[in-house]
Amino acid sequence: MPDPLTASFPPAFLWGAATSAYQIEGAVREDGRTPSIWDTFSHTPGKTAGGDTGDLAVDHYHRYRDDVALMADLSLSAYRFSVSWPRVQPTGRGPAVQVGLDFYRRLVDELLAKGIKPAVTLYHWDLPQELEDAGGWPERDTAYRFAEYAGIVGEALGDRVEQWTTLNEPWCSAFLGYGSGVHAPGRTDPAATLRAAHHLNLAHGLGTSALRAVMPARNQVAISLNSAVVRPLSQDPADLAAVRKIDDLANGVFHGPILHGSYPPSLFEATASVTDWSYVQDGDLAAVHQPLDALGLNYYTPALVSATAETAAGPRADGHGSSDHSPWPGADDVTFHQTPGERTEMGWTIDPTGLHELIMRYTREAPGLPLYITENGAAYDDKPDPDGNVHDPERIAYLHGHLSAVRRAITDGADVRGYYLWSLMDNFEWAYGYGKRFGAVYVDYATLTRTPKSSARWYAEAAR
Ligand code: IFM
Repeated sequence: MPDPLTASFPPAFLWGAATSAYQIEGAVREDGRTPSIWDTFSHTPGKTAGGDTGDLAVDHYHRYRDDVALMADLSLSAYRFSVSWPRVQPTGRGPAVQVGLDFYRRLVDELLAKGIKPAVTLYHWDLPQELEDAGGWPERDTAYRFAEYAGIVGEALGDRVEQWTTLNEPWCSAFLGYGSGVHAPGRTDPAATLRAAHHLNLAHGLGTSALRAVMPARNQVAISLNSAVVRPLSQDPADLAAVRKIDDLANGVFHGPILHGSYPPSLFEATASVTDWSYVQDGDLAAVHQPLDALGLNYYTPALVSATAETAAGPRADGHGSSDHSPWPGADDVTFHQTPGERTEMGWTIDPTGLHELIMRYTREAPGLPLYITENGAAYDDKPDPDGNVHDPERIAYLHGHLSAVRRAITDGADVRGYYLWSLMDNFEWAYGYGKRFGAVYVDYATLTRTPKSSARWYAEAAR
């Protein structure tokens, strides 16, 4: 019998799953691909759990046909994947490597043949190492390089892919990559963090224009943001000011220019001791502020903050890994607290109300803009039982709770068009290596055998 919740979604709602190139493809030295910052970072001792790398990952590059067959078996109506920049443009500039693009052409053809809508993300964190050597995202030129790359991929796939995302979670690229250093390229420079954020914004704007110049007008261009739901520990004005600061650094720094054409003045004030923002040049904000066709929201857990009474001791409870360097420039006076409640294997509190809150916020802030949940999911310590089945009732409960929040938001007037579960299958969870399993499909890392978990079967039923 269909679940009454999932049966109540609009008929055209997309039931998808998401992955990203470095997390699943492997084949890092094949067909002309060169290292990205994640190859370099993961091969640097001490940067990832157990020294894990994406060298083989789950070998999707060679197994994509079987993976697409699995998606069809799970009745997915859409699949969100990312293109590996160094596979397509190994030095980050100049002409494309056709054999690299061919992989994505074949993948898209396979999806379309099975009636699964492809959704392409152009950048999910794998900057060609040569561009990092030239300065990386803190350098303005990287934004122009991204626009060139966007045009290349748009031209190659724009005739058969309608859903496009420029960047995935640029917050992580800037603040974890250049601030706390827990992500590639592992730099810890607060000023470079904010420069990187601006150039990612510029890359999004220039990339959007480059895509539109080469693609049919019917295609949708969006960006996927891991917008934070930031809550105060108390109603004390100092705690509310802490919320404002983190909201600016997590959300305003991207939504401001992308949705409204300006950075929040309070962001400039809060970061004045870190940077003077003089790299925001005349015309940049207009370039960033392109009309969007949709907005992608990635949600996992809310944040709980207060003003710091004294110097905070102990690890930061912001859920973004451990580093002696804060990813939050100009916010040393803010303390992160663990939100009460049950947690996933990542230590992230399960709170579907945060997803509802987020959707309603962007329904108000960007009226008329269709929304997609482009990532949502949970890591658990899944293990096969003696019969080889993987039962993950916690993940089913997680998905049910979050889909209920989406459903409630639709009832409250939000225009949510689809949901992409993170992730289709277990994969390389960045600095955590292969230890954290987010997949609806279990991957045996010794044999690379794929086994749908019970959550995958539940989700398939929902999708049907
Ligand atoms: O695995 C990541 C993904 O690459 C980006 N968003 C969060 C996921 C879980 O940490």
